[in-house]
Amino acid sequence: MHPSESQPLKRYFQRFRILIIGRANAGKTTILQRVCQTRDNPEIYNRAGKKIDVSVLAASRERGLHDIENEMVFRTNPGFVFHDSRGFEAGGQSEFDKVKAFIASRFKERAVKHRIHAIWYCIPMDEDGRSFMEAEVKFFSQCDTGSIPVIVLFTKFDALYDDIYAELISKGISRSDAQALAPQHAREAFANGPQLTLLYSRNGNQHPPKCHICLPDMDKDDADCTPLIECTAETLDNEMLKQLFVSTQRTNLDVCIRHAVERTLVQEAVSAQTVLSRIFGKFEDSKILDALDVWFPRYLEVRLSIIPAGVLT
Ligand SMILES: Nc1nc2c(ncn2[C@@H]2O[C@H](COP(=O)(O)OP(=O)(O)OP(=O)(O)O)[C@@H](O)[C@H]2O)c(=O)[nH]1
Ligand SMILES: [Mg+2]
Repeated sequence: MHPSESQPLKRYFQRFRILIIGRANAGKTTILQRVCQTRDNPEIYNRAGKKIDVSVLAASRERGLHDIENEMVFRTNPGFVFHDSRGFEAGGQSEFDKVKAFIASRFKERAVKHRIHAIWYCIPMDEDGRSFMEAEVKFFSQCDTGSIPVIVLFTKFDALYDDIYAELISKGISRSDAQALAPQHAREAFANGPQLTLLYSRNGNQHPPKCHICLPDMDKDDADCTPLIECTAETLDNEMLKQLFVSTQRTNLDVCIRHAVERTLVQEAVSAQTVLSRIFGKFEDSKILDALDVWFPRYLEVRLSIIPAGVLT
């Protein structure tokens, strides 16, 4: 199918729906705020689309936020709809069953817009979360998510830096060097560590995730969630969902450009000359223009603020 033919379908999907799972305090809300470039709290809607007044929820606020059926939407990017699940602590069979049933029911939805398009499974790396807990093992061995890609987010990855830093100091490395080297050493040690082996092991782990990423310092103002955006885009094998995701996210224009070039220009065998003409606004093949545009942010004000003048006019 020609990429531009997916335009009406993209409009039909409208919003990209993500289920985020992770135990209490795992850093879920922080990540969603980063992705939507805000510090504000999300608005909550019930399944029928009715806005829930969080102040009225007061006593049951926690339940409102973590009721998996409720939709969380940030004003700064209404193109994303999130479902938040605190997951299930060890032994929490009914919570696990609830998550499993939710995933199964959304998988069966006839309308694509009601389906879950991706799952972000958070595993925090701070004190009590360094090893896989029973809940994670249970999820990856028993929860069949069908074609919905699961991406594991090792959140609070910076929590591993202190031990590595101490190790480097004990080897006689200076404090400043140890501080600079700790993040890279932590990534290397983690890449060869037992958690990843267990995560992708097929031995008893029937439904391993599609990929994983390590996310440090997401609570900082300059937090970069690009790896999460790239990894999620890569795991989507449905072309239209990929377009929807890439054009909904607003944190990284490079991802839009790369996909536009790789998926559209390369597929269409468009020459470098054409790309240049496009950039300088002299390109008039509307078929290719439409095909390119599906990868870029859909909202005019975002286009104006992040896309250089002339690129998409
Ligand atoms: N060090 C560090 N702290 C983080 C990071 N991400 C989030 N935090 C902190 O962790 C705490 C919990 O973050 P939240 O985003 O509220 O976690 P949550 O999973 O939404 O928690 P619940 O909604 O209670 O289940 C907050 O104090 C954050 O500032 C990170 O990458 N590194
Ligand atoms: Mg939260």
